[in-house]
Amino acid sequence: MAVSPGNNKLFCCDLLASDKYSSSKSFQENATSHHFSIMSPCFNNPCRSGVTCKPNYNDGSYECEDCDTKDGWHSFNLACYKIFGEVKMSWNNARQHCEDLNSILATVHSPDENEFVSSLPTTAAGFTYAWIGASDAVSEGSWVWVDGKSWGGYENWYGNNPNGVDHANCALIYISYGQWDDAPCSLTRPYICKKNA
Ligand SMILES: [Ca+2]
Ligand SMILES: [Ca+2]
Repeated sequence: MAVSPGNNKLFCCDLLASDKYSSSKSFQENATSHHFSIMSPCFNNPCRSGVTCKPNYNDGSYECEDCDTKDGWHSFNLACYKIFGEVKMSWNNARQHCEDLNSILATVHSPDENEFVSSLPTTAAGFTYAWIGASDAVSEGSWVWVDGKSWGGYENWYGNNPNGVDHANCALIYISYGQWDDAPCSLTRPYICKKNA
């Protein structure tokens, strides 16, 4: 909305939501007018061409809805996540399967992402945990993410985990609780893949 001094010392208000100004940038602020707007977080078309942007007016965030939802991928920020619970795999095989799908074993770098990942819907029976892309197999106690991002920005171990020393070099996330457990990498478990949106 544009506001400028009008006749009789009254303010004149002008809605910009018309073809008069195709974008609020077209409205030039000057000394006698002020420019106010309620901008959609999707205003600058932050998603790829042809991808629907879903605005969240509460916190100014947005989601690009370009994950293949029919195939079980779910969107969060700029990534897509899928939980695989039907065929369980060792951590290494799970990692490979994710890579075969042009994705990675899911990394988790914030409380929000952790909440999302641990809330992914699954229909698999008895589903309680899944592999994520963290391991200390190369050097005991030195946990690394498969995406190469540095460790330590965020972690969410359950209780006194990691507690399995060199018998447990791969990380599971507990579904719904969201906390992590180090476990033997050879165990066959559900897993979560992540790829760029
Ligand atoms: Ca270990
Ligand atoms: Ca453990």
